[in-house]
Amino acid sequence: MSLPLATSFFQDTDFIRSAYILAFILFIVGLQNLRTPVTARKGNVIAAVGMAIAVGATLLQPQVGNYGLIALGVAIGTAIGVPAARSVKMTAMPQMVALFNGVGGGAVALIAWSEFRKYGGDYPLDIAIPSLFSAIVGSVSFWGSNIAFAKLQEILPGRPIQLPGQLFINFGLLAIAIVSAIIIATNGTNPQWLFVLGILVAGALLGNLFVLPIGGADMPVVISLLNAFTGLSAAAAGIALGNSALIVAGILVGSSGTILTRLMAQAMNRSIANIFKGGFGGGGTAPAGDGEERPVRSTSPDDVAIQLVYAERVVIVPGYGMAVAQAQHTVRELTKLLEAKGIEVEFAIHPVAGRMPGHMNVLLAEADVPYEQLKEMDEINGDFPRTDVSLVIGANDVVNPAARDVTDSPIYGMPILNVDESGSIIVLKRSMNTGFAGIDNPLFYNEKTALLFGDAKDSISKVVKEVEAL
Ligand code: TAP
Repeated sequence: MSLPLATSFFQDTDFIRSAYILAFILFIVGLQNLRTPVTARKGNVIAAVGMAIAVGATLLQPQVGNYGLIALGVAIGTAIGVPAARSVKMTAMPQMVALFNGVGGGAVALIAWSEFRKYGGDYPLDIAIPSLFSAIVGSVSFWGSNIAFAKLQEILPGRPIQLPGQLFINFGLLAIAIVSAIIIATNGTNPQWLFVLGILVAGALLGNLFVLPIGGADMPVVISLLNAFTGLSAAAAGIALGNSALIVAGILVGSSGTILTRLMAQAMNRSIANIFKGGFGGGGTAPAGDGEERPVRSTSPDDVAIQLVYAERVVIVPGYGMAVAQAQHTVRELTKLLEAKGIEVEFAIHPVAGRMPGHMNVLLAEADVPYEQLKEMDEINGDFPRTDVSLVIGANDVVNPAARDVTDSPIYGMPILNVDESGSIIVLKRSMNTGFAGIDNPLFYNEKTALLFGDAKDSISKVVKEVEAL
């Protein structure tokens, strides 16, 4: 095959369409594999191959433009993205996702701006509508994600930041963006300032003001919703550009983000509207309560070891603190020792334990804890009354009985792991500080509860030594 012939074959519309269809299949198979930690790694690789094919097919199209600039963009993105993704700690993953998601939204908004400039602000309605939609939503997503990142990275305070008349201002900004979009779509040639101020800047302010009032504890839900926004804006950009790969990838991101947002809200028993009204969940470092000192019972590694060794059944409840301490490998060591002594050990996984969906599953899978040993909340809650010892490792809100019993608690109604129904409870934490919701936990004052203070990894290592000696 001569070179021009080969070039025209690869640039043929049918070839490009076939490559796109292959990419879509790989996206869907990749997503399917992301359902469980066992196949998640494979799923990521499959979806990444799909994306490489989609990008390759797009670059083959003759109207693509300046390859030099594209190569420069790819080089800069790779130089920043690869080391950042490789070095990020598991605990910093939510803010990393926020940042990457924001970049997607920002890119979509910039594409929309470039479309506006291409047509001189006078474009056909079927391009103007999706393009303007993607500009508004992309801009909201970019700025909202940056605020979410800054809150999780503690550059901004995690507590809700609210302006007087916040809701009114937000609706005002949305109205400005919509009216500007209508003017641009229906008028002839439009000035550039209208697009910049009415669409991009209004969207940017809305993104900032929409996320600032939301507390740190709700941030993963916000990130998931912003992820859905980015997906929708990318799909709309795909419609404007006539690029089916962008449409399909955008819809997949948009729909999975929406489903995840709903699932997380359900797991916290809060409506999405309630989360976005804001004002819930603080930074979570200050001790909380009514100021009244209540006694707690503290324990020691040797006492914990004795209790565990004499138990028939132990349930381990991991939470955010296990991730912070990176205690998963030591915990695995402990479970092996206990199992060797004939003790039944299971892990109770709360759907929002940690700071992102599947946080605990990922950490425990990394430590080679068999997947069958991880029990979901609904599956294990009925088994706590027949559990001798519940070992709570750096979990707080997800075992807080106030969610069940205290009607005026901010987390009232959130489903919890009923560890207080087990024979005895051992809680590993460093201090009497609160969890992410920033509220006190009556479990710590329960007469069946003993607290082992210290870094979780450190404490578990000491318990392991004591168990070995018994
Ligand atoms: P938290 O309630 O945040 O409690 C974490 C506990 O770990 C704290 O009590 C802390 O106490 C302790 N801790 C921190 N570092 C530690 C260390 N190195 N060693 C030992 N203990 C340590 O965590 P959780 O129970 O996992 O609940 C998750 C929270 O995040 C919930 O409020 C949930 O709604 C929210 N959230 C999660 C998600 C997802 S998807 N996971 C989404 C939205 C919201 P000390 O400081 O005293 O050590």
